Amino acid sequence: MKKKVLSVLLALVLVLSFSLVTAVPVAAGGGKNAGCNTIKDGVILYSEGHYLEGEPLKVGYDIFGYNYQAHQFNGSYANSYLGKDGYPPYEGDAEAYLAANEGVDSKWYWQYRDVQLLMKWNDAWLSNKDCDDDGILDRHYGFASYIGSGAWDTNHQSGSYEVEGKTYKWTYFVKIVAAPTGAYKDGGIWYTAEDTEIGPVIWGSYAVLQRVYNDQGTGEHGIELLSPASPGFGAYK
Ligand SMILES: [Ca+2]
Repeated sequence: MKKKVLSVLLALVLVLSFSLVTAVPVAAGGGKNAGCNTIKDGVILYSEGHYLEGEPLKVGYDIFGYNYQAHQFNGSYANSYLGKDGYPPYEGDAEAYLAANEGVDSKWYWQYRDVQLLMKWNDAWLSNKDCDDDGILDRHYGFASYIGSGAWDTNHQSGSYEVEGKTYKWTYFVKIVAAPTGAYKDGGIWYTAEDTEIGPVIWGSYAVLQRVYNDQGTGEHGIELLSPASPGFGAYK
């Protein structure tokens, strides 16, 4: 039950993480990234409505746990959303946070504030540069869509819960990749052009390659889904 809820939540985190930032184009410099705006340039800004609205993205982790330069997020599950919704980062004291941010407990992700999330993605998924000059970090750069771009994402989630005074730990891991060129969908599953099953469809263009769930309380342990085509990202580029 818990893992299914988290699977759904994962989808939302990933989709929303794309719309967190906007950029102000500047004149391109020379060198390796000529024509590209980079985070280091200090011209890619947090979007309107974000807690950090108007501030430039910086190299390294921000106060919520996003590190756009390194293609990762590490922190409270709630913090992957709070900034976008105009809230400050949650730092572990729920009572104090609620007192200072009335109404935040009506947000669906508030109940997952103590779930730890480590999310990683590659440059095709969400680049740390703006090379196509549209003012935002690039996605599937060089490709018309995510299909065939090799875009991938992983999530490690972990947490604990109590039952009758006893604490149980759980971990959840999932790998997701954009479907390769020539792949097709049938019955909620992506297949390669050669009819080999890749994995379940998620958000239209993506397939789930692997899921691992461990739960001390339920005894669930190990791989619960593994792509027949390949669990490796390299097979899909
Ligand atoms: Ca761009």
